[in-house]
Amino acid sequence: MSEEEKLDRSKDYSANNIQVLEGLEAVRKRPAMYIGDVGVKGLHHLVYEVVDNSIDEALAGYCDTIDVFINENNSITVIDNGRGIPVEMHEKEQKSALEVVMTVLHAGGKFDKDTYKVSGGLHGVGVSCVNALSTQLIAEVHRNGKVYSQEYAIGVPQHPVKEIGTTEINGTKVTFLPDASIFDSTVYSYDTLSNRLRELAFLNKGIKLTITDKRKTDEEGNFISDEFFSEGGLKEFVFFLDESRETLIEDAIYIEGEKDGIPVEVAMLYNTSYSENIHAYVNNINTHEGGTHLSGFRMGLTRTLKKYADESGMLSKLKFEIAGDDFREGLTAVISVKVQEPQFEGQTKTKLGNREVTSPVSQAVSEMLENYLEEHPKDAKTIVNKVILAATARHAARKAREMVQRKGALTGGGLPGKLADCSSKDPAECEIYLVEGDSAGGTAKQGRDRHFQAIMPLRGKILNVEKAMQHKIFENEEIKNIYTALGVRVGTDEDSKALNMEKLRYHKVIIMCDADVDGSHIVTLILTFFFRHMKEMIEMGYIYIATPPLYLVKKGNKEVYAWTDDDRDRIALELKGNGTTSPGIQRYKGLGEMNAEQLWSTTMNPEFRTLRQVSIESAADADRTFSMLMGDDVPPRRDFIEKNAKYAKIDI
Ligand code: 0RA
Repeated sequence: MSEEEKLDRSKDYSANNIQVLEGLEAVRKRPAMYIGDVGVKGLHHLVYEVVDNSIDEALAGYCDTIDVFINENNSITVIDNGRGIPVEMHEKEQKSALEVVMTVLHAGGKFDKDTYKVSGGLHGVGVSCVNALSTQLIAEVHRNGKVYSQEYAIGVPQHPVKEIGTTEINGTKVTFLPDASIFDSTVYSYDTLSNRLRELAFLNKGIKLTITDKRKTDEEGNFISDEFFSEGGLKEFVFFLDESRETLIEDAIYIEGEKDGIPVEVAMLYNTSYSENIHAYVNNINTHEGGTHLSGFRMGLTRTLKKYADESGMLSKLKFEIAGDDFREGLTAVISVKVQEPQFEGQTKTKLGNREVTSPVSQAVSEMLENYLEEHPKDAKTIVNKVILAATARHAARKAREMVQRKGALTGGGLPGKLADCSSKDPAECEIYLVEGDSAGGTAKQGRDRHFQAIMPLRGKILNVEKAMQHKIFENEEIKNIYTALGVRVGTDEDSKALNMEKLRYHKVIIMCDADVDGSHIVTLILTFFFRHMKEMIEMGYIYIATPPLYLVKKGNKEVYAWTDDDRDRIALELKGNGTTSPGIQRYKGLGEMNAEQLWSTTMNPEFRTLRQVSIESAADADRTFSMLMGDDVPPRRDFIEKNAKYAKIDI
């Protein structure tokens, strides 16, 4: 190499390093752009990003076990038994491949073109982002009989890759500590991580995923841990989702294979419920907004079932057309495709845009369903009967729905009589409280700021929509009132029940119930309704739960509210001070025990209240949770409500 060339190289090298630093700096400046947000979601996203790399290694056929640890200090360790990230010199970058992967944005796997890379988090940003957002990251590679290691601080290597020992295994181990100056909270949730690992196990059969929480031990002194492994893949997933539902057919309808170079896996079950639960994944990402793979699934399903029903002669007495929806009532399905270069569109970038995916999925579904129907005539008949029933009910439901909407229109947007509306007409500043019971509703009306706060009392328990048929739902007084008060409509398009929110009157819908078991049951009923019929409202972040205090601690003329038992004890001690008399403690069981002023200052005044925004962390989990909570199986429901009742905490 000539001197000139060497100089060029060294220039390149420093130029590269500057680029690396600029890249990492960009991530630290605008972390949300790379990982979505710096809240709890973003924090957990870091783990998914690292695990995804190991999943890719497993999908390439080189790894079958991935272990995740939450360490005592809330750092995370991910270990896999793959080939180990290469440590050899990367020619272009003039440093080890490991360092490139760990420090260069979007570098992951560039040097291994043959690998079938399909996983990769929603943002697909690569492990270098995790590195940039961690105060410390240690990568350890077992490869070629040697152990290599490199440590980084906020993404910057602290030393070149070094050999630290010998080994008989292959694999990669990454430990990172999220930067507390970037994230709102750096405390990991075991449940959130284990739910995602369970989902990954179902989506990628044959891979063993484990999680261990080293922050605490159980009674026997063991760390909390779980192991997820699925041999049956999506077939097991649909049974898991429908655990609390009554299955209509003998076995899951299942297909797995490749069509036109696109791996397609689909499993479906029919149950006795009236809801449709389809979860569609692309490269292990839940595509909430659907897309071309979902269209393919629907097309294949409708075409094949319709053909079968027509030929069976069972439709001869039906006086109206069967709609797409009718084929999906009581259907639980999971669709998983792997796409090389996915195009994600839509509001939350969870809608698949690749047109080439529709036809392979539709064909795969048609073929598997045709075979299934032929081989299971009894189940086929059950399904067709279910479809006919759905069509009949839909016919009745549409009439009921039209009545609701026409009524609204006739009375000039006539609002429900029970609604005490606010004076502002700007939806962005308006909020509506859905209040349990007329009496608490009355107090809330007195206490509110009528400029922007509307109150609507709900009488007794609202309808359990999980069990009711469509037309019953639209005939229900309370539910009709919610639709009219909010100003939203159900789409009139036959094939889409998408909510029309153009005329939505409030951007905050606040559910306010007693802080007891009954109250939390009512919260759950209302949430179930929103989840099944106005999911868009949850997705937009418009649904909240109010948190009334649990205690009032009183001494002399001093009164302090407490929301938790710890708060209560701390405040009682403070108020007691050096005195001898202990403060009085009043337990609030219901909203009704507060007067208007107290309700305003503790629960409704935006300056002091705490609202819990409802979000859907995982649609599959939420679906299972609601069907469990609202289904026939009472014991698990009681457990769940009792566990969560105290602070009326329901994470969905
Ligand atoms: C590219 C090439 C090779 C391994 C990997 C990527 C790899 C990356 C990660 C990330 C986490 N765990 C991983 N395991 C492997 C190896 C290529 C070769 O050995 O020839």
